[in-house]
Amino acid sequence: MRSSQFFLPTLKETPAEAQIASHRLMLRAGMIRQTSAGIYAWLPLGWKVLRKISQIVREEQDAAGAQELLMPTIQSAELWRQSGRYDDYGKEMLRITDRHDRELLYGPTNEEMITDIFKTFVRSYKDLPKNLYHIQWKFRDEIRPRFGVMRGREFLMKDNYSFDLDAEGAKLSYRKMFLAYLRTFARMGLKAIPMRADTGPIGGDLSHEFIILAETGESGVFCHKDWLDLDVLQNPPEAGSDLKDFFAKYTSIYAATDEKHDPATCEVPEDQLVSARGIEVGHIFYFGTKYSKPMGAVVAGPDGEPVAVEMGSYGIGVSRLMGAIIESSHDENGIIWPESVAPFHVGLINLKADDAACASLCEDLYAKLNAAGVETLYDDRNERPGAKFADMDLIGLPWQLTVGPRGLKAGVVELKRRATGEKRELSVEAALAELIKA
Ligand code: 5CA
Repeated sequence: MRSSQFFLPTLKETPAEAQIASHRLMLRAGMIRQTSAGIYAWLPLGWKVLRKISQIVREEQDAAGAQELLMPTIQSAELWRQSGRYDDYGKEMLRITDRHDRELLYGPTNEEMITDIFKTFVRSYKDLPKNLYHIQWKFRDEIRPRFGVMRGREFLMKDNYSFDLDAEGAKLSYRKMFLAYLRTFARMGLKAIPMRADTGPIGGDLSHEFIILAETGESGVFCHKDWLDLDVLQNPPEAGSDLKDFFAKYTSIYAATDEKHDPATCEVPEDQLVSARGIEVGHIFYFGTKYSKPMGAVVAGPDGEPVAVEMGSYGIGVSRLMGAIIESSHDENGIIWPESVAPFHVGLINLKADDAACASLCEDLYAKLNAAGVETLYDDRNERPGAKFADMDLIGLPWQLTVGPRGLKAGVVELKRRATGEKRELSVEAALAELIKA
């Protein structure tokens, strides 16, 4: 992509309405635009990152055996009356009436709809287990939408739903998602800590919130400092295992939100207890037959007797994750994207766009990077070098490759790593080799 053509409305000034770094930086980097309170348009740069985050979520869901589908945003009130949640959900639910006076709603979550779909098609225990997910917009009429995409009214969620014949099977489904969540967040450079949680309007008695530590988090959290060194990607559980040992290990290390933390009973010595703030990026629930019973999601069991299926649901705040990643990875100059979700891998900066030799080398580099599949944003604009550097630091691509007339004479270009600020002068070939391998 060429900056001269890219729709990237960056701002120099810090917007007054933004209270936390991620909100400020997403506005300044031209990633989002608020269109109503808590509702955002995703501009090309923001949308690109949102797609990358979604893709990691998708890959880990697929690897864990879940299957993707897509349900609509608008649901019928009738379905929610069957589970008894239509009245319980209260003012957070956006209720809509169509031209025929039928009551509809903009879905805040999908337990009812998926249970209805499931029961229409699945009749036998032989078709179990099943785990179905989608990545879809949700609406919750939050009383105080704030912090940008962190607490929006319209937001993107990955939600999935597991169906098993018995509690044993349902708990295995739960453990598989527990692992998939740890892997998903780790791949985005986040340390997410699962904490025992209340189940709120979703229901059930087994639930974990996945929380990343960040000063601007909305919840107070406590955990054993051993959490900080755990690396699930380096120490995966044995392939094909029932994950019982893995789950036992990860749930034995102390971690609790302030609602669940009781200093009187907490056994972690004070010097090993981390007290921090956190952002909830995911939440998983096992709620048994809470929806299957009232909605009649019943299969014929092995002995022919009807059995209400055991269910769980699992949510990831896909759009909130973007804020969470920025909260945990930025500096005073801007965002520092982890490679896995960066909108482009390289920012190619031409310091003198009207210099024929600089432009020709940049064109050549741009073509070679693209040909090698390295996503590149080429700043070919006729702007001051200072403005170009500031924009590149702001949007936080992992690498900056700078071409200027002085270096060109000496046969070198400059390669900067955004995360460390480290700069090196390299030959054109060496710089290309580095970027193509990285
Ligand atoms: N049905 C269950 C799981 S599928 C459910 O809805 N769980 S939830 O309420 O905990 O939401 C799942 C995730 O969505 C949360 O962990 C959070 O990361 C994200 N989320 C919830 N509310 C908002 C919001 N207002 N803005 C942005 N993200 C949100």
